[in-house]
Amino acid sequence: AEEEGTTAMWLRKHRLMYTAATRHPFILSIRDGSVDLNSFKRWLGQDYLFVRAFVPFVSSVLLKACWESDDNSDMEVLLSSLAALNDEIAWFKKEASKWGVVLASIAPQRVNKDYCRFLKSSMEPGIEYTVAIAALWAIELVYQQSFAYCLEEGSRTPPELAETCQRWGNEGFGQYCQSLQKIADRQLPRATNEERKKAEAVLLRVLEHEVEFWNMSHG
Ligand code: HMH
Repeated sequence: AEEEGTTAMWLRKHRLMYTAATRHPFILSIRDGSVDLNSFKRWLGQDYLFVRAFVPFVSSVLLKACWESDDNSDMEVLLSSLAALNDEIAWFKKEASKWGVVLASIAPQRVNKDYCRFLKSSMEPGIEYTVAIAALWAIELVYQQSFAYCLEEGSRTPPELAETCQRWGNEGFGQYCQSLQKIADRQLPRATNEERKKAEAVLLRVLEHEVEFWNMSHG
């Protein structure tokens, strides 16, 4: 059997927080079809702003990969991440107009600002590649796991939300998250104890921010 990686061990260790982030009442409401569409629209507008702030963060991880990684393929994984974000921004614009959400007039809520501030702090040159990749993996994983859950058999996700769930819940996005996890699991055993501690702390911070983000949307 394959040995358990550091990231899988962390997810086991922090199961409660992980479940709070990936099985949030907002996600459960999408899955059971009871979702309040105003909540969905609020999420859409706020997530658009988040994704715009996410682009420079992912770029910073790509830069770190180019300079600090000894595996060529990391660059390609991170480049595909940026390509997906390019697509995502176009999708948000299309989706917003479908729902009558005016993106230009949306102000970020406090929770969103806090999360974007965290992204900004994670972009600094002093943040090691290992720590940055752990953050990116965690951020993507929460969306992948949450939205894939809304597509599982027996879910009653409203058809007009299926495309949203597909965006992060599709197989390809799942593969991409696994590629990120592999990079993290390759880096972590070779990192210093201090770096590993920082990476684990970053995972927890991401899970907390994600729960808050769902709370903001749901509330
Ligand atoms: C808040 N977390 C949030 N928004 C996203 N779009 C993702 C994660 C995944 O890209």
